Amino acid sequence: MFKAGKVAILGRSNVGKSTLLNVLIKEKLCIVSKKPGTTRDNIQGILSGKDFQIVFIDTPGMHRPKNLLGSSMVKRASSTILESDLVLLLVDAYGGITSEDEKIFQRLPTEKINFLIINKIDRIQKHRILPIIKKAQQFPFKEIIPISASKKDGTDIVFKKILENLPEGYPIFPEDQLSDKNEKFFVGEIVRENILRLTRQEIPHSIAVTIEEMKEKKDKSNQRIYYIRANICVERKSQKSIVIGKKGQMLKKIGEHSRKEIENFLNTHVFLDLWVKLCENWRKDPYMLKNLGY
Ligand SMILES: Nc1nc2c(ncn2[C@@H]2O[C@H](COP(=O)(O)OP(=O)(O)OP(=O)(O)O)[C@@H](O)[C@H]2O)c(=O)[nH]1
Ligand SMILES: [Mg+2]
Repeated sequence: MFKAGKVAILGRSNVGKSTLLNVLIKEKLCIVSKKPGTTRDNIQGILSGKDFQIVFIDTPGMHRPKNLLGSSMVKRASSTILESDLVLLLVDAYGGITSEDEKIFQRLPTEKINFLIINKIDRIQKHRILPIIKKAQQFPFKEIIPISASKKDGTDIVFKKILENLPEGYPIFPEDQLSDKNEKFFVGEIVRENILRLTRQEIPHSIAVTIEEMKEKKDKSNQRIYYIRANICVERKSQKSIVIGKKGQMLKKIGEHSRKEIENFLNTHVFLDLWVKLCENWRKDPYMLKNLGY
């Protein structure tokens, strides 16, 4: 019997949804950062086995929308529940179940199979887990599983329980496909992750990365090389100077780190050409958002 289905990963921002997806599919697919609001788009990560295929859907953190980008993210997260067979709802063990979490719990469709995943248990003492479980038992969760995604503790149980509850079905994607997104998307995400990691200032929400050109070329010594030109869109002049840095040092660093990761990802040499552009109000501009794929 072949099992196949979609598993949505939902929860507030920063609870570790993307980290868990990467652990479950055993690949670093989705970008992760300390800053909330890292994931902006639904990203499917595909795990195929001999007799199963699980399509995990990483979603942007659920929060109250502040602008157009925010509200389109929330809408998408809610519609993701409808297309999935199973829902993993994540909470952060450190903060426990907050009133905002409870609001999300109340919106869960009871006809779906819902698991509550209590993540980051490495951050709290063991005796503090039980009260969280007790509180969660008031809601219709089929399983309540405490884990630490970053320490890969309890994640095998999550996988086992998902497989047990997966419906019978046919594979949705070819066996060797890893994601529904293309290489171009992940190249942009790698650059964005490095900007989030390397710049200390609070600018993450103002940044978008678009890949303007990506093609294979031969270099002087006839070696194959990927030429990639990317635009980093910022909203304000001050942010432009943060990303570029003193004498261009920051942009250089972002470029070097990103290039190495992209080379690993694409398995070829890469020439990365980064440009910082001022795109005022891109988050409020429906045309721009569409262009960026949000
Ligand atoms: N201590 C600890 N930190 C974790 C764990 N899982 C994730 N993190 C950290 O939590 C932060 C947020 O992780 P993400 O995976 O980006 O969280 P997310 O839910 O995808 O966040 P958004 O995309 O912003 O909604 C990162 O700094 C992770 O390294 C865990 O089990 N323990
Ligand atoms: Mg994320």
